[in-house]
Amino acid sequence: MSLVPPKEWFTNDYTVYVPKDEKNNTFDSYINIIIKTSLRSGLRIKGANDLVIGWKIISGVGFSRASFPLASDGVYHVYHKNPLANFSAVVYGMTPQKLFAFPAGMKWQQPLDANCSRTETIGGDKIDNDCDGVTDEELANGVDDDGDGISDEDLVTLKPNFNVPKM
Ligand SMILES: [Ca+2]
Ligand SMILES: [Ca+2]
Ligand SMILES: [Ca+2]
Repeated sequence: MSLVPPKEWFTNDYTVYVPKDEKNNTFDSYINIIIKTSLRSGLRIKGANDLVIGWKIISGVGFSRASFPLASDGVYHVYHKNPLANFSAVVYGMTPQKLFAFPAGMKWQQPLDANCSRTETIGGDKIDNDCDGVTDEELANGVDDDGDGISDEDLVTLKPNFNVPKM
């Protein structure tokens, strides 16, 4: 059994540690991903090579599911190249005697605060700057990513600070 976080707590970036058991046996480990079918191609798993991509469509909901083998113990970085493309990731593993399963991580969302007041956004500040109940939901791209009519109002990452040399 494993808890599965609600989709509001999905994130686009998980760091996964695959353990050995106390007798130094490697678990036969996998990460189970559920992601919008349209976002599948942007998924990346650092630390795992030659992955068999066997996506299965979850019918009627626009999502796909796949289990990726994590071949040995160690650290894997599972992320989407679009910082707004959140997905579910659950790790599970087994030896002949043992089984484990746990969420690879989650992004905590503060409950919608009736007393919220708008604040200046600083990328990735984990504050709901525009009081819409979602935290850090915009890319610094001049585009209204969440479709609320305002651009760059609650940024997921810092605005780049470039010094362009004068020609
Ligand atoms: Ca914010
Ligand atoms: Ca917000
Ligand atoms: Ca917006």
